[in-house]
Amino acid sequence: MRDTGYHDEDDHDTNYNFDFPNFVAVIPDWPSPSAQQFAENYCKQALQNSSMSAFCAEQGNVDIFSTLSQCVEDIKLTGDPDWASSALNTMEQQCSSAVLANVSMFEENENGTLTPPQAFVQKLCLNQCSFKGICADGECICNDGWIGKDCGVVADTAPVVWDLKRGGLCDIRQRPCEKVNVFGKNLLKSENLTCRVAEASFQNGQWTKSGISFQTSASFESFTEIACYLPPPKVQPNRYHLPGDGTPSYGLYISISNEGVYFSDELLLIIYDSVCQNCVEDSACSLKDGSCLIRGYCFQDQDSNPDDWCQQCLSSTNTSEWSRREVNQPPSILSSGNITKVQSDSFTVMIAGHDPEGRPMSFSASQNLPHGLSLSPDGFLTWISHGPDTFAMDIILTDQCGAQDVQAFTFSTIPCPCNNNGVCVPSPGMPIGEGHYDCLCQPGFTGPRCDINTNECQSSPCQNNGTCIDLVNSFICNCPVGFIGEYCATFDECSLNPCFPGVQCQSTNAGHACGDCPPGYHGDGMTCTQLPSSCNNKYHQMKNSGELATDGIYMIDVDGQATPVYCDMSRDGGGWTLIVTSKSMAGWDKGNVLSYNEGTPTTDADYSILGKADRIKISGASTNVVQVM
Ligand SMILES: [Ca+2]
Ligand SMILES: [Ca+2]
Repeated sequence: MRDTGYHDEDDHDTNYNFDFPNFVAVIPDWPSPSAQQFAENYCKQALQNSSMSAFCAEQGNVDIFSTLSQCVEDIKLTGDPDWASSALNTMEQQCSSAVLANVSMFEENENGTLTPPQAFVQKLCLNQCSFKGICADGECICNDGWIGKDCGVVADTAPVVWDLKRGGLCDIRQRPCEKVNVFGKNLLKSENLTCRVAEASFQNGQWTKSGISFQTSASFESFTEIACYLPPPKVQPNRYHLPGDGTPSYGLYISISNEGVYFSDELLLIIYDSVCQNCVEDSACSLKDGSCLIRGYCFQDQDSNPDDWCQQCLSSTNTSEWSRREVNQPPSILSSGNITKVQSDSFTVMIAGHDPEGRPMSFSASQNLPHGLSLSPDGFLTWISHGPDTFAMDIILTDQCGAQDVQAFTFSTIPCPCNNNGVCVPSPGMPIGEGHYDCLCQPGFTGPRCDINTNECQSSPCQNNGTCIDLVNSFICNCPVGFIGEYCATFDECSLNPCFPGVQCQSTNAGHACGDCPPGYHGDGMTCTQLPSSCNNKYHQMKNSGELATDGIYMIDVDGQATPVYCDMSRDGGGWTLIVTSKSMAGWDKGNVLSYNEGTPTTDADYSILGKADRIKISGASTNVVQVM
C-alpha cells in the first residue's frame, strides 16, 4: 500500500503557457499520391474491421463518409496510420450516445429491466481491438502475436520507453521523489506490471550503475504512461543531525516490464537537492555558487549549522566546512545597576537582557557572590535579609556565541524609614529593588512613616464631662466627682457618703459597698453603733434613752471585738452579764472551761465566757458585773 499522504503529482509543476502569437499551424501535403491512396485504403479497411461501423451505419445516426474522410485527414496530418483509431473512436462515441439515448431501442431482459440492445453491447470493444483482433461480446480476441486488452501489444516483447516525466530530474525540494512516470509504448495493463530500479553514481565522466537492481511496484496510467514507485530517496536534507553523511544527489536507472520478464531499456532519473546541486540530464551534478556541501548535506550561504547556530555556511570562505558566524551582535543588560533594599527585606528580582538575534543568553557574576546573594543563569537575582549590607560586582550577560555585555551593579541597604517600630514592607505596584517601601505601623500610630500618635480621644469616649487623656493605642478618662468607670459612665454612689464616717466606701456596678464598722462599733458599715462594754453599760444606755430593757442577748465590746452576751436586765436592779451557765457535768474540761459555746450565750445550756470575765469587769462602769447561775 502506498502512503495516502503522497503528493508527487502534476500540480506541483508550473503551468506552461503557449505563446499564441508566434504559433503557426502547418498543414502538410501528402508526400506522394500513393501515400494518399494508402491512407484511404487503410481507413476503409479499418471501417470494415470495425465491429461497430456496420451496426452504426444501419442505425443511421452517424455519417460513415465523414468518419472516413476524418480518418484520412488524421493520417495526413500525423503521418501515422495508428491515428486512424481517432476518427473511428469519435464515430463510435457518437453512435453509442445516440443508441443509449434512444430508449425505444432498449430490450427487456428476464428481470423485466430495459437494457441497451444486445447487438450493440456485443460490438463495444476497447480501442477496436487495435485492428489486431475481433470483438466478441465486448471482449477482444487477439490475433496470434498480439496481446493486451485491446490487442495493442506485441507478445513476448519488452515495452519501448523514450522519456521520464520532467526530463528525468527530481528535485527533493520540489517533490518527495518517491514516484516517476515513464513514457513509452507497448504498455500493457497487466497485474505483473513491474518497474526495475538500480542506483547509479557519476564515475569516470558518466553515470554508472553502482548498486544491484531491484523491482518495485508500478501503476498503469495509460497505454503510453506508467508510474514507477521508488524506494525512499537517499537525498534527505533534514537529517543533518543524524550520524553519518548525507547524499546531495544520485542516479536511478529505471526500466519497466509488462509481465516482469522482458524489460525496456533503462532511463536515468537523477534525484538531487537543488539547494547546492546543479543537475542536468546525463551529466554530473555540480556544486551551486553560493552554497555549501557539508557532510553530504546542502546549505545555502548564511544558513546556520543546525547543531550550532554560531556557525554558518560562508561559501566565500569554505564550501565544505562550517565557518564561524560572520555577524553576531552582543546582548545588552537592560536593568539598572543600582539595587537597594532595607535590611529586613528579601526579594528576587529579574535582570532583563536582550540579544538582537534573540539567541539564548546566560547571566553570571564577575566574582564569587557572598552568602545571601545569588544569581541564576536566566537572570534571577536573589538577595535575602541576612545578606551583605553593601556589595559591588559586575554582572556579565553572554550570548550563545560568547558575545558579552558587562554592567557594574551596586547593592546597598537603606534604613527603614518607619518610626515607632513600624515595619517596612515593599510598596505594592512599585519595581522591586529600587528602595520603595511602605510602613506597617504598630497599633496606635499612623502616617506614612508611623510618626503620628493616633488620637484615641478623637471620638470623645469619656461621658459625663470626663476628661480624655490620649495615650499610645489607648486613653484614660479622668472622671468628675460622682462618676467612675473607664468611660465615667457609672454614677459613684460613694460620692454621697453612704457609709458610716470612717468606713471605707467601694463603688460597684450594683451601687456601692461599705467596709467594716470602726473598732468598738457594730453594724453593716452604713450604720454603726458604739457597743457597750458590758450589760451594765447597755442597761444604762437603754434606761437613759427611755428604752425598755429586757433580758436577752446583746452585743458588747470586749477588747474592741463585738461579742454576743446574755444580759439579765431584771434581776437585782438589772445589768448583769452572764458569764457561765452550767446545766450538766458532762462536756466540761480544763480546755473549754474559759470559753464554752461562747458564740451562743444562753441560760438553758452549758455556756462560758469565763476567760473574758476580767476584761468585762474592768470595763464595767459600775457594779454587778458577774453573775454565775
Ligand atoms: Ca547575539
Ligand atoms: Ca494615641
